[in-house]
Amino acid sequence: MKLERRLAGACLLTALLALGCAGGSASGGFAGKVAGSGKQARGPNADDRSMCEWRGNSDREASEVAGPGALQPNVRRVYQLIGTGDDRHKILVCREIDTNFDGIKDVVRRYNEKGESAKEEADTNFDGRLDTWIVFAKGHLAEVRLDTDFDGNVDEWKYYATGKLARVKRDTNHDGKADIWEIYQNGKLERIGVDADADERVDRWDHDNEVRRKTEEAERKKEDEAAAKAAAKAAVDKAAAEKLNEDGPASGSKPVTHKRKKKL
Ligand SMILES: [Ca+2]
Ligand SMILES: [Ca+2]
Ligand SMILES: [Ca+2]
Repeated sequence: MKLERRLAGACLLTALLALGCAGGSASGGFAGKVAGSGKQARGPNADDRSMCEWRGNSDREASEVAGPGALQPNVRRVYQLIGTGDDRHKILVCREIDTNFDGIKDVVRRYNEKGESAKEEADTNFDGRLDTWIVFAKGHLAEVRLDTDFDGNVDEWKYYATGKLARVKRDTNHDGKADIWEIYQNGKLERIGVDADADERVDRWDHDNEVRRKTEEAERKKEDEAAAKAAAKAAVDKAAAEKLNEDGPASGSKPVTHKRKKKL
């Protein structure tokens, strides 16, 4: 025991001296790239609770870099190796980050075969449990599910249309059922539905009057403009028709033709 503790101490000291600690059960291929910081109690070889699938996978490759503010590599990118010979290339399939530098990965994003973001999961309060789930569609934000009180149950659902917030469901009394619905227009809150008796049905719609007033005003303005345009066009058409009646048919082209013919 004592010897182990001494070894661990020596290891930490070595890490503090930025010489790295090569002892212990090294896993992964990154031990040599890591400069120990001493700030982190966890060594570079400690389990960082990777959420990307790559270990023991021969057609996957991982790389690690230190992101902004990080003393040790905290960003891992996992690539899928595709094709053979000259056609051999790799595509990013997963990226995970230790955002609070405690040595544990807390955000993971997965990509589809086109390289677009597909899904993201995160532990935003660093309690070791996921509390944020994001789904992308064609690279755009499509759905976000949140466990805002970190009890393990989702209590906020956000839905997006072409990247813009369209709908939100909230479970405000944390009984597992949504009781507030928010409807957005052009990313702005338009109305709120409230379920007062916990039967998951809206009992009351509260409109955001200011937003509604503006939306209606904009619609009215658009209609007025369209009507004004139509009226102006009708007036022009009418004037043209009247002129045609006054001058008689085909009068417009006569003078030019006449003059030319006379000159010749
Ligand atoms: Ca972390
Ligand atoms: Ca969490
Ligand atoms: Ca919750």
